[in-house]
Amino acid sequence: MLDAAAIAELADRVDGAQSNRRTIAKLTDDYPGMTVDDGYAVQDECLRRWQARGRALIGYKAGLTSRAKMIQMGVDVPSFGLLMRDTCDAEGGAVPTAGLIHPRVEGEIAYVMARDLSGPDVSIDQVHAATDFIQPAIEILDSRFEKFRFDLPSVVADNGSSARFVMGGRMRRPGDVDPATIGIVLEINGEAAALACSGAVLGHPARAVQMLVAWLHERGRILPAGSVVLTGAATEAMPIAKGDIVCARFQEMGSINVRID
Ligand code: OOG
Repeated sequence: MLDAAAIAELADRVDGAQSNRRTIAKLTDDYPGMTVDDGYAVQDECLRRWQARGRALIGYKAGLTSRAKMIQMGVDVPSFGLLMRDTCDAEGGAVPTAGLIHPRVEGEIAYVMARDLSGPDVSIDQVHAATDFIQPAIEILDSRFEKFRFDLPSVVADNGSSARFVMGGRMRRPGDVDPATIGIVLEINGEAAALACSGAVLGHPARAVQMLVAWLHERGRILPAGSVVLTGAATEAMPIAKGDIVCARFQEMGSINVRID
């Protein structure tokens, strides 16, 4: 494990790159012994700093949960990251990307929790019993690493490339729709850019919530009621630029429309 001084130095790099639209080399170039746990220690240190600046944690994002994403990014284990309230944009509006380096968009299913959830091994039924509703979401990613080239410790430290997210469409209860068989079409400027089925995420997007709860449990934490969980992209992430119109259509769950600003 890296010592506290190294973790603080890496948090300076990541936080500085995120705030100043700067690319950095992957962290393992300078710290070849860096582990995934070190990556989470950097993420924790960033969270401590963000909360000290008044930013609020409203949930978590799972990433790299589908084969398409694992292949695209060359990683074979999911990652977990933090969702901050000030990175959420409204459906039907503009998503600000002037502060981003090379944004990409992806579509995914969000879970919103009605009750606290904790433990090493919750079942999908327990996840659904604790869920208030599921809802379409899009995530705008922005890796702070050059050309989106990273390894797992580095991307974890960079908060899973989190940049912005939007929730919209129709809220559904998991019992009223099968969360594992939702067709998703991601359109950019009216052209279908990516297609997927929600079950591409670990066979069922609730598995991402299960894994998140187990990961939180290992760290002595719980998933609190009210949390938003982004379960990870079913499709590859597509590059976007200012002026693009993004429409993500979710079978039986409506659509999300935004303009990239
Ligand atoms: C890492 C984050 C991936 C997802 O939904 O798979 C992610 C990246 O690809 O930059 O959020």
